[in-house]
Amino acid sequence: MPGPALTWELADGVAIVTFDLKDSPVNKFSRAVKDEFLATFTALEQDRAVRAIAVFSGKPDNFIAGADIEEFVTIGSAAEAERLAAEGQEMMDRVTRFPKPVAVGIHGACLGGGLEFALACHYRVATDHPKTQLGLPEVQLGILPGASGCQRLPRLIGARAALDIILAGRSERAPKAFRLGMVDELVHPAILQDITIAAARRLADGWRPRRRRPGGVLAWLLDRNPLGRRLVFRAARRQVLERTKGHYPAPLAALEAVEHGLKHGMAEGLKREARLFGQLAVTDVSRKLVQIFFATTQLKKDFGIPNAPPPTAVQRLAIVGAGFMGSGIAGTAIVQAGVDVRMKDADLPRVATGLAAARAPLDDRLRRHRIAKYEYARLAALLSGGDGYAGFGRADLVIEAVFEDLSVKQQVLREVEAAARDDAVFASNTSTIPIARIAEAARRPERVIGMHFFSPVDRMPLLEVIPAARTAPGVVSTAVGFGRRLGKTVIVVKDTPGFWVNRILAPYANEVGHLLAEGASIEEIDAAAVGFGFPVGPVTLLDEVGLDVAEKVSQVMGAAFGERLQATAGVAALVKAGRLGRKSGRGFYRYGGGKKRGVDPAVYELLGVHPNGGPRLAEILQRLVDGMLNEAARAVGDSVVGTPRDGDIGAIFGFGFPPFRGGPLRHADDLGAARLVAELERLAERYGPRFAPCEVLQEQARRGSKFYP
Ligand code: 3H9
Repeated sequence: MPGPALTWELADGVAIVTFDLKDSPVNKFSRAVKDEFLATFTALEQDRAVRAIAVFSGKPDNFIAGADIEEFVTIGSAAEAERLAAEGQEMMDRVTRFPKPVAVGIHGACLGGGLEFALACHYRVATDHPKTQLGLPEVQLGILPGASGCQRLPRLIGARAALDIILAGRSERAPKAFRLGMVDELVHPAILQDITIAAARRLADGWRPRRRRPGGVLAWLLDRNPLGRRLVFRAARRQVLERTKGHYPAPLAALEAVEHGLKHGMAEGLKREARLFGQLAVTDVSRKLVQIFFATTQLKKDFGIPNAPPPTAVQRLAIVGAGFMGSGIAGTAIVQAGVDVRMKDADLPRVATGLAAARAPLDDRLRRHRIAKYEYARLAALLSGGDGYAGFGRADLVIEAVFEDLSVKQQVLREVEAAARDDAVFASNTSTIPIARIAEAARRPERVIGMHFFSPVDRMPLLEVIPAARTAPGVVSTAVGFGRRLGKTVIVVKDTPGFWVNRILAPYANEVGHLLAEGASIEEIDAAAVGFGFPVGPVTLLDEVGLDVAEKVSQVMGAAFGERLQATAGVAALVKAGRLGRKSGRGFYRYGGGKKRGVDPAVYELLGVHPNGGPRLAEILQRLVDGMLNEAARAVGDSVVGTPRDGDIGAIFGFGFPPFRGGPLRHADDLGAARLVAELERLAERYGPRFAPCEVLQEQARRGSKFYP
């Protein structure tokens, strides 16, 4: 009798097994599915007519997404999680030791436990389709590949290549996976079934595939002898510590599982792997990372407004402003969405520069053999531009990315409305100016919306979509849908100055000026934030954003929110002195050859301050973080984000709020409102009313409530 996941049929001695988990968009291994696998394999073993097995997924574009994450988050103890891993390992072992050959045909995502299963099979065929990705993303969930992945992958492709994948939680596209030796054959999707079945049959006839072991002198030196391997592990450990700063235990544990297995053999390796999996699965870090996974998955389906109508599919995009942001959006649009892009700027040289910049990510892909030449030519041909609005009449969506100035943006809006179709959407890529103000100039305000991209557009994963009061619901869906096609995680936020990300960054960035004035050094301020887990400190962040941009933002925020979010004069003084941050080679730090070159002591003079000890590191950190948490709580009270989930994802993907802390609102919950309010009251007494705890936190402290009940 067929179970909920597996069916099979016999074709000329080969059992064709299809994994298609009912009522689920992806295949995943739960305990029930694992039991069904074991029962099916027992039946296949006993059936004399079956000479070989070929396994496929019944899902259109997904192979197996790994272990069921929902199941393992319910686990209460490390011992129970260890048992789960050991059972997973036993299932994989059963497949490897199966007396009849097992071939697997992979199309779509083959991740985590899914790849561990494929590695346990005797022969792997994968499609060369872009959707086919093979990887072990476990460390991104704060765990490690616990169903023998830490043992099988290094044995198949060598320790170095395996560590690259396991420690970063990376996925490889099929062609790269083939080059690395993770799969035996690469085929077009149309012939996946035939080739896999034929391989199973050949294996049953006694054929044995000849696998190249990772070759070359380097492989011999580093992968196959213990001394070389020790070097590999030492270097990997150093890199992991540099990257994680000790905040994430999973990559180090995975390293230990791999190393232990290579030193003491498969059986010992498996034991260690299961034990470490058990320990990791119940850590707070893992819980937080899993919450982020589910939050981003939910956001893929959420259009941010109730009863959202379906989005219009954007086929033609037009962009006004061929500068850094405009060309960044254009480049991302052709690479990710394959849409036709028309750019406009004031004169042709600027347009030409913008077009070249937009092509840069494509050039990069060609150089790295990520796309074929014909694909490059096809995508590059999607880009065009001019100094007028020719071609804008065909656009479904027009994005404005001009200078951050209300009257300039309104002028562009008027011109676009004259040139574009009545049903085209006009989106402003503003970082602070309320969309309703821009839309005051519109003839069709219901078609106007904000799309706040972050710089550099191709690398920053967040998009804020900002409907104004009069924006039509369909326009919101279209902007959100298009943002997703660009590969962005999209949050819909309220039309208030600074929206979400810049609003909660404002007190954090402003505090830099206060701290410097009190004698803190630039390095100390940054070090405090990095120690907390931010990718860079607030001073470096200002340099990266651009001090001129930061100055504009802070003016808008100061005007809108008054003293609480008023910047000190520091940034303006630096801008006046021609220091615009990284892009101009000088900001708070000096830059040369694409690298940060250390603090420029001249900055202290320009600001009229002297680093002389200043506040203690812990005090600096509390001021930076508590100010941000307070503003985040206040913005939630103002309904700037629809849910705490959106706020946390926005902070994590927008500026790298430490993922292992779950976002500012989860972090506030962890601290507890009562404690946070007490800390803020102390800071307010000492440093001024900007720290006064907001009503939302006070209310939570009174009631003992939280953002996430
Ligand atoms: C692991 O394998 C541990 C083992 O080493 C050891 C064990 C002992 N579990 O993202 P989508 C759901 S750890 C549960 O929108 P897409 C997802 O929540 C696992 N649920 O689709 C969503 O549910 P809903 C390592 C899962 O096409 C629905 O499927 N694996 C899982 O854009 C659709 O998802 C990973 O970390 C899962 N494993 O992307 C892979 N996977 O519809 C995680 C998905 O109710 N998954 N769901 O909201 C992914 O990266 C993407 O989902 C994938 C598909 C690329 C597969």
